[in-house]
Amino acid sequence: MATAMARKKDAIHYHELHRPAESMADEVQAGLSQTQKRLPPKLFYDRKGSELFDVITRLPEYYPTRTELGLLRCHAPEMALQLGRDSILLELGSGSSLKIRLLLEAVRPRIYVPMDISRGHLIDSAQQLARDYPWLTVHAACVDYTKPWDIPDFGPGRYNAFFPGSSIGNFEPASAVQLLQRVGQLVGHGGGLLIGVDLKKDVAILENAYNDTRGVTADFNLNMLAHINRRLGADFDPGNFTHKAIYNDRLGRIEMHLECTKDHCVRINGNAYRFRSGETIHTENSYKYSTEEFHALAARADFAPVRVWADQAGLFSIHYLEAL
Ligand code: AVJ
Repeated sequence: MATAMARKKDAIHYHELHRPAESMADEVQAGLSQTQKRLPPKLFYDRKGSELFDVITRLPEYYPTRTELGLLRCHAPEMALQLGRDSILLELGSGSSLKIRLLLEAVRPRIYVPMDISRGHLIDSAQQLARDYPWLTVHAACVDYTKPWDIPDFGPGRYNAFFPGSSIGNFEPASAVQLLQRVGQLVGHGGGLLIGVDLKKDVAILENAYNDTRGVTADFNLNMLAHINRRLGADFDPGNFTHKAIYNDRLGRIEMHLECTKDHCVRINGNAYRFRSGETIHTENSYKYSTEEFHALAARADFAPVRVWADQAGLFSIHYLEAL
C-alpha cells in the first residue's frame, strides 16, 4: 500500500509512487525506434524544464495560464460551492501549486494531495504551500499519471480532483478517456472533477502561443534532449535540432517537434539511432476542445457535465463534472 511509503518531510507528508529509472530508458528506446520518432512530453519536466515551463506561463503569447488564473479568481466562490468543504482534494500535475492557492480559502479541503512527476519541484512547492496555509494537511505524491497509479488511502469523505492547465490536451483522445476513467475511480461516485481545457480558436493565436518571440518554448522543447543526456547518458547535441510548433487542424491539436538539421547518429544506452536532416521527433500534442467536444470525451469516461466557465474571448474553459 502506498501509505507505507509515506514519510514526513518538514511540514508535509511525502509519498513516492514513481519509479522513473525502470521506465525511462524503455520509453525513449520505444519512441525513437518508430518511423515517426516520438518522445513523451513528461520528459520535459526535469527541474530545469519545470522552471522553463513556469517562464512560459508568464509569456505574453501564452494565454492559457493567464486566462485560467483569471477564471479561477473570478469564479472561485462558485467553484467552491460545487466542490464542497472538507473534501480530499487531489491535484494532477500540480507543478508550482500556484493555481490551487486561488481556491484553497474558498474550498477549505481537509487534505490537499499535489501530484507531480518532477520530484524536487513538487516537494519544494508543497512545503512552501504548507508553510503558507498552516491549517492545511498536505500529502505530496510523486506520480507518473500517464501510467496506472493509485493514491494512499485517505479514508471516507468527499473526493475531488483538480486538473488545471489543459494538460489533458497532452493525451490522445482515447488515452484522455482512460485517464479520466482512472480519475473517476479515484474520486468515486459523486466525486468532482474541476478541469482546465484549452478551447479551439484562431490558428494564429494558437501557433503564437507555442512560438514565442523570446524562444523560451524552443528552450523548453530542446531541454528534453539535455534531460535524456543527463539521465540516460545519451549524447544528443541539442545544436543539431530546432524547435517547431504547428497547429494540426484536422486533429485539432498543436504539435511540437524537434526538427533535425543534419544527418547524424545519437548513442543511448549502447544503442545507436540514425537521424536524417529534416526528420522530426514529435515531443508533444496539445489538443484543443470545444465545450461540446469535451463533454463528449468526458461522457466516455462516465463524467456528467455540471458547469463550464469560460472567458469573454473564448480562449479557455474550466469544467466542473461529476463522476457517475
Ligand atoms: C502543460 C501541456 C498544458 O500544452 O500548452 C506549453 C505545455 N508546451 N508550451 C500546453 C506547453 C509548450 C502545456 N501543457
